[in-house]
Amino acid sequence: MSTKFDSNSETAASNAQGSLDAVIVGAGFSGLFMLHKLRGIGLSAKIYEAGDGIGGTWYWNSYPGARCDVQSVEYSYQFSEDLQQDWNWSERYASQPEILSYLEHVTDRFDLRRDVVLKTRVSGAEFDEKSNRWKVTSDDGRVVDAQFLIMATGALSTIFYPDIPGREAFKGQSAHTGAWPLEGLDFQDKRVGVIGTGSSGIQCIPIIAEQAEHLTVFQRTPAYSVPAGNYDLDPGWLTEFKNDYSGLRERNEATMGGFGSDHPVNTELALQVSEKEREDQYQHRWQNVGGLLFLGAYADLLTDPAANQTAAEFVRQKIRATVIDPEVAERLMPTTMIGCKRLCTDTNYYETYNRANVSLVDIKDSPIEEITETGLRIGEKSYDLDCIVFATGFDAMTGAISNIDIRGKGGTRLTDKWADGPINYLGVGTAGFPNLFTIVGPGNPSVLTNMVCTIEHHVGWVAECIEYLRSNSFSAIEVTPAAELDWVAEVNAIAASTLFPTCNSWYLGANIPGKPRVFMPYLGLPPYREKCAEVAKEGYSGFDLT
Ligand code: NA7
Repeated sequence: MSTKFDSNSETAASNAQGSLDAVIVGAGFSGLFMLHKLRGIGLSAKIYEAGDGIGGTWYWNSYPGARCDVQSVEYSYQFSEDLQQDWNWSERYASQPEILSYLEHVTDRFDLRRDVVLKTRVSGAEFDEKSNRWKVTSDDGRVVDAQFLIMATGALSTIFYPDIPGREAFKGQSAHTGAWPLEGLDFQDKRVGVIGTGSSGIQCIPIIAEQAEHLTVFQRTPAYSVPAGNYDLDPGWLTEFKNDYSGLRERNEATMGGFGSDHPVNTELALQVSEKEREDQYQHRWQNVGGLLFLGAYADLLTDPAANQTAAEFVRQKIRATVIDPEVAERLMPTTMIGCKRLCTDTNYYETYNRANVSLVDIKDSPIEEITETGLRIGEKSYDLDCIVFATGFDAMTGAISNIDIRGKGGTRLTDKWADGPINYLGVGTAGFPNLFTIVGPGNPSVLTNMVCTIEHHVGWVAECIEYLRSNSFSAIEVTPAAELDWVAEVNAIAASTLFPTCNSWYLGANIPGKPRVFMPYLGLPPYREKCAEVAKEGYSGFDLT
């Protein structure tokens, strides 16, 4: 991970107030590509980024074991054939440091750095109805004026700390997985506690266990995890694979999630085959395919509860077979619908509980009451710890946008408009907030897809829209209230026909106390892309152009 502050980037001090065509917030996959596209159509644009390095999610989540759950050859840009031919991924699933080096490479290769302003957190934005421009302010008090404001703020960028009293009192080392310190944490011979067993916890637990004197995992809800099946990529295989890179991209476009066409979703229904066939299929997916693609075993796993539970039971059997202590295995047993929360993918997660230096504390019925100077307390019992890792997730999809004081027409605050849940058309815009674009915002397929491929599509669509506005002399574009209400209804109707609403996932905002329970992603990339194409073809139907 980059620890240095790059001298080619503008610093907060050197960047004067000014006027731009577009301000982009965030220097992750979305923001970097947006900058490239806007430059390509002749706009002046800058990225404002809170971190002191580029990379977004992949900058902040540098905890041990952080790794993507979509294959590296798929989780990468496809806009440049030269880029995808030149870059060589070393593993089937890329680690965080490798993804960050890739983004550094892209930033330099396309000369993006000179328009990235690091260490600058955008704190507010106000729309001026007379000029149809945004006045954007950062927390160091600078103001920049721009026609377009583009939120490339990511779906998982606002970390969530549970409201447990005493966190500041702890005298040892502690960190959130989503804001990992650049210098890391030293677990060697330490007593470590990890709170949370979602994807981040499941990725870091096996690695911390290898270093710590003792690791205690505090688990509220057990998650389903499937072996990732990660391995080093053979350079010979990679060379051959690249002969048809665009073929893979095309085949992926036809899939619901924009990835995994090499192991397509089985079109059969789980309960229409024999138990033996089912077991063989699940075993094949578990052993030979791995990771998220396990859920492609049958077409109805995310729509039929009975079908779902055949896959869930298969995973529970694997946990029983792996974890030696039956009581620990029982505590690790998830009971919800598999896939309802994002499926976790791991390397040696369940095996880790067979180590003598690892213990599992179930806190479902007796929550952590207090963080103390020396550890934490549950009821009468105190746990002495040297390090605490908070793997407690994110205020997903809306958190980063809501943290900025965005005021649209008539001074309306976006947070007020979204008080009962995000209202957004195509995941890209919201009525009352002209010239504001959210890249892969709520209402976009985003987190249920291969993010990079969805980002590329979305950024491309926004760039084309801006080009259209410019070439037809429009100064503003704004979603109509009718279009956004229809879209929100469609997002919800599709989700309601699946098992996604049946558990407390971050897709629904249910992991954040008090957050409205609304399913945010649009399910299905191909229909989404079709809809976007249709909207553009119709001269941006569902939008008012001024
Ligand atoms: P997740 O998946 O939201 O997991 C957060 C974990 O933290 C989860 O196990 C939570 O339990 C747990 N949690 C949250 N609050 C508490 C409290 N108060 N006490 C104990 N445990 C708590 O976040 P991740 O960072 O792991 O993964 C997010 C996404 O990043 C992931 O889906 C991938 O797409 C990449 P709960 O389940 O709420 O009971």
